[in-house]
Amino acid sequence: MDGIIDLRSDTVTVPTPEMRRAMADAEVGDDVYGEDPTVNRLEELAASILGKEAGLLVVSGTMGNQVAVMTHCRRGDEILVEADAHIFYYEAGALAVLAGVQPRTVPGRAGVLEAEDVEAALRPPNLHFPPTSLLCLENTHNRAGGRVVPLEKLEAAAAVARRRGLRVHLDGARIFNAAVALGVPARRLAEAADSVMFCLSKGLSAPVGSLLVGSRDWIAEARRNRKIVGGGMRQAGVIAAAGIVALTRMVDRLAEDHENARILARNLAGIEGLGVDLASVETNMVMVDLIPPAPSGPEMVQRLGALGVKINAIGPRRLRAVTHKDVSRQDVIEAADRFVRALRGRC
Ligand code: TLP
Repeated sequence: MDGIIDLRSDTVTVPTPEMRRAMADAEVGDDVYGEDPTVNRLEELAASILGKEAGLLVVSGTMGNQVAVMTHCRRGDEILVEADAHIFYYEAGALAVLAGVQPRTVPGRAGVLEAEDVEAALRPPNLHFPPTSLLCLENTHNRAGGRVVPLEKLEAAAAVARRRGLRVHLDGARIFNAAVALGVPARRLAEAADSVMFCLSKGLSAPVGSLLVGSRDWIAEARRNRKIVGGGMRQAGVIAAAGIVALTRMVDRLAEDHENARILARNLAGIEGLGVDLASVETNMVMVDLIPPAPSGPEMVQRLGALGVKINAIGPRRLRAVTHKDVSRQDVIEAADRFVRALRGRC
């Protein structure tokens, strides 16, 4: 078998040599006492890049999202989420288990929540209804295929929520992919939200870590909730050091991943049995539909695996391919060739 091409996620990226050096040399202290200078530096950097007052390093995107909900809401509150949002779909029921909130799902179009749909989902205060306290948005939208939520759509949905007294949380796990695709600074996308979570460990290639950013008081509260879920870390500077490299060195190169995704999409679109909507490829994800008599998603995952292409099925007949630092242009061209072989059943 030729080299492995891993298209399962940008989470599989390994740290760069520069990150490893920064980690080895990091100045550290006990972060629960607020004494890790490298963590403090990362949190300040994150806040300033996103245009917020303060930041908080958390273990994962899931922890960041859930701590955000715990901090914004009281148990028993209702929150509005897009029907395919990660925070609802992929976080192992944490909204119920940890935050104790009731999600009300609102279907979006290509991951975009329309302001009028948010408005329509909001009910007047009534003894029978849970109080609705939070709107969660996601940019880029994962299950929609890395789609970018345009600035004006984010702002319009957030404005409706705010008018009705809700706060707004943005799951910006891949906010820098959205920013690079739109050609705007990430802080513009963060403006509409009270809090933002973004990940260091996806396209930015750090080994561990996500950030929550928001107002100083809100972050102080979130810090307490992070402790509740066991996320108080000690000499976390070894992680934060890689995060600083991620934020300062790895953002601009995301454009390369987007270009590789477009090349992959174009090559796959030309193969009989595969359906790819080229216009929907806006960042580093390609959704591939398997048109009968092509095999099912799980069968294709197996066949491609045998040919050295790792990929995830996100539905019975849908695959998700993600480009990232550790797949080259040559790799995506090669991957498309292996799709042809997998469809023919030649493993
Ligand atoms: N997404 C992962 C899987 O969980 C599906 C992936 O491979 O894409 N928000 C969004 C939009 C995400 O895509 C993810 C991870 C998270 C939050 C959670 O981040 P982690 O995995 O660090 O908990």
